[in-house]
Amino acid sequence: MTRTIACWKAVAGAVAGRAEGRSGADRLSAMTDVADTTLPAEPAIERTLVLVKPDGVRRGLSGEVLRRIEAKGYTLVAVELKQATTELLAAHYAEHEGKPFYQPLVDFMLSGPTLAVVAEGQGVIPGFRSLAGATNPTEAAPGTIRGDLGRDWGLKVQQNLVHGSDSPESAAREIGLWFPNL
Ligand code: IDP
Ligand code: MG
Repeated sequence: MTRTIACWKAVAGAVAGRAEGRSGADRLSAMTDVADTTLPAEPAIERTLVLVKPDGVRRGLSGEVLRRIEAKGYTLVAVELKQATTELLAAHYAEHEGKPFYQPLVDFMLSGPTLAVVAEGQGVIPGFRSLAGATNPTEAAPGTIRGDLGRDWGLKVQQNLVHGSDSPESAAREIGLWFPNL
């Protein structure tokens, strides 16, 4: 569509040049100038992995999280309630192994079902992180999922309702772990 518009602009520019009495070479150059204008790259459609963690599922907030994803305009590609395993969580949270909250995090993630979601759209990876809010629900801004619906419960791990992939590489890896058939 954008390319078609640029092409018509070029033709219009050349026709205007003829009306103004410009030479053929000038008119050709006018066409080339416009046609060579770099077209804006179309942002790629990306996918992210969202998890409604066991606290969110237990509190009946799965629908509210899905509602916010859809209200923002993203598309749901896959939604499945799953019981995580130790192996899956070890792979998913490999970057946090050795940190003081690692084992409490794994135990928490094993404490009940998780709603695994793949959402799609331009900018959905940072877009969902923005919807989720800061990791610590006490600090997360009002208006975000963690800011509106989460709080400090005095536990070793922050029960902050949702997970969202933090980069295209993480998204590809995490979607492969939670939805190997996608
Ligand atoms: P993120 O979920 O916002 O990406 P990460 O740093 O990747 O945050 O941490 C993974 C999860 O581990 C968090 O969502 C939270 O549940 C828990 N967590 C992270 N940092 C802490 C901490 O300092 N204390 C307790 N729990 C934490
Ligand atoms: Mg993270």
